[in-house]
Amino acid sequence: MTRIRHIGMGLLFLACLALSARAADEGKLIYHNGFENEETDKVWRPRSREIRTEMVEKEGRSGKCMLIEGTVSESWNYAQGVNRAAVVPGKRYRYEVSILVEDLQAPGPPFFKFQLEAKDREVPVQNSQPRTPRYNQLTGGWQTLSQEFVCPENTERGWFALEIGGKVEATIKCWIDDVKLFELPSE
Ligand SMILES: [Ca+2]
Repeated sequence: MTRIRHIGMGLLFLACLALSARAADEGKLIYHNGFENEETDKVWRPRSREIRTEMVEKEGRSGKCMLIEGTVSESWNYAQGVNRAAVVPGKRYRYEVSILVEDLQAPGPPFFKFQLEAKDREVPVQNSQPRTPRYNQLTGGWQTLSQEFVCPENTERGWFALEIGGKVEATIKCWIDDVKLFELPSE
């Protein structure tokens, strides 16, 4: 009986170690929008008059998320975050956003970008648009899309956007949640 308990405690200890290692890998959460507060989190704006964004409740999420629905005819993105997240050149980051796509008429599935903004606008920023992979329509359901990047020189902040993949007409109905930016340990 005691031996079994010891094995159990040992396994629990290993599980805790694994969890803490994972938390360390994920880095430090420095920005999070979970779309819970109408006053502070409704900070995504549509990129056309035929697109609407609304904070709603949705099965499978805790609390609210953001509905993005409608048609874009002349933009690179469906909607974009208004809040900027501060970043520091040379540091490593990873961002992620959860998304569920229900309807889509577009050249390809959507993805996210983090648009880095120059401190000195006269000087171009290299690799200024780290992008996530596209949503997988075959799998469907809620998916967390993420991308790692090293912050380039001459950068001080960035904003998130839900991308079409071209400047074309596209129609979507989707929900997004938990926009997160992590600062990763330097390699
Ligand atoms: Ca939420």
